Amino acid sequence: MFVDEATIEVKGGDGGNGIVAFRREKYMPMGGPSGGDGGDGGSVVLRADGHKRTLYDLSRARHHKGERGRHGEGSRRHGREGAGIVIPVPVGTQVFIKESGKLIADLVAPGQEFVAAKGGAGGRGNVHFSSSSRQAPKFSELGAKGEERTLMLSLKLLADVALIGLPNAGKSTLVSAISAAKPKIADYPFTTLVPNLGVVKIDPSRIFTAADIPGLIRGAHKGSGLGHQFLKHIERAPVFIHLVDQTQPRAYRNFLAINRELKMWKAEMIERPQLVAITKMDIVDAELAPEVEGLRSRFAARGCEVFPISAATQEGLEPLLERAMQLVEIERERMLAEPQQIPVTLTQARVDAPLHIKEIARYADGKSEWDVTGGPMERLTGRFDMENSEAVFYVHRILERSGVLEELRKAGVKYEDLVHVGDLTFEFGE
Ligand SMILES: Nc1nc2c(ncn2[C@@H]2O[C@H](COP(=O)(O)OP(=O)(O)OP(=O)(O)O)[C@@H](O)[C@H]2O)c(=O)[nH]1
Ligand SMILES: [Mg+2]
Repeated sequence: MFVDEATIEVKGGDGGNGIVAFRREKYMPMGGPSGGDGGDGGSVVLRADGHKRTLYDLSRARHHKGERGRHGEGSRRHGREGAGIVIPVPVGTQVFIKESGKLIADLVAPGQEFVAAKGGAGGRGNVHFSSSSRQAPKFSELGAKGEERTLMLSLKLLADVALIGLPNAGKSTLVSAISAAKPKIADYPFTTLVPNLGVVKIDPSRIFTAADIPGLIRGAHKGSGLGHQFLKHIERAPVFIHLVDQTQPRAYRNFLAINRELKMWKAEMIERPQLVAITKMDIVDAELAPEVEGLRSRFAARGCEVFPISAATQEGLEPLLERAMQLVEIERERMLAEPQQIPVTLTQARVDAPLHIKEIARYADGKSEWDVTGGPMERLTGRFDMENSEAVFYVHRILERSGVLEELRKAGVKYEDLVHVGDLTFEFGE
């Protein structure tokens, strides 16, 4: 089954907590701090895999979670890192944020990886919080939450050459004659329901991939036939081979109609080099011969390169494949010469969102309530136990030093106002 879209939920493992511990020494009630760090949570990674052809597995398995990091232990022992998971996806998979539809990764090369959900960092143990004035810190940092999001994956096949033409033109027969692909072939239209990708080897160093898609008909760009569902798969193919069945009536008009469909789907698709293959030449008899000649000259007049072929007898395949290979090579050269388009990937650095302070209520006694988002606040308050007065004091100091408290004062936050940060509410004090 061919599935070219899937929605998945990914969550990086949470980081393990740093812990509070002290060295035990003879005759000493409490030695120095020795609480170890928590391990990082495992990430969820998507990897482009050349052997995968569809997103079928993923359309059935929605949830993917990295393992959580273990908590730290005494004697400065670090907690173990959570195991990450790697999800293989077909080459050509694009990754979108489900909610916004924003493209965040485009996996175009085998082996390319994308961190879909980063695991949370482990928290620091209390050994990190000792200072000259705080020799026995009784707090530690909690692990960060793993990243969590809903992604929409969409597969766009990547082929060097796209085989296009009316249903029954002979596309699948051609791809099976020139590659190891074994698509279904039958003498009725719309036999091919899903795209097939074949690898064509001219010689060991000259190889291209060819995509056989379902036949196109008039209105394909609007969804007639099966066409438009699959036009996106050939959107990125730099070279087209247009198969024309000379045994059928109106071959030339249909050729023009299919080109109009391409143009309406994406105007630039019509600019690509397009070779015309007149198919099923083995069944041309004396009666049809003048028709074929007529067809050839009309294509020639349009400036098309024409190749009469028979997939059945292999006649004419060599010059067609050679020319397609040349055009693919020209395209590859051009791509190399162009400043490389860097595949979209997301920087995983966690940048704090801008600090946002908003008054949400004002009371008769002059006191207010505030909602604060962004800045280092959310990050810090989520990482420490706010029931622990020493931890609160530590966080307070950092907020003071980083100027956040000053920003709050400037925004109008007053003594004894209530301030909400994430799940936490506190009274603004001195
Ligand atoms: N004699 C002869 N018949 C051919 C040749 N190529 C294809 N055919 C026949 O034409 C019919 C259609 O071939 P397909 O390869 O399935 O056509 P298609 O373009 O893939 O069709 P759709 O998948 O429906 O779009 C089949 O009966 C093939 O055997 C050829 O070179 N010679
Ligand atoms: Mg077919």
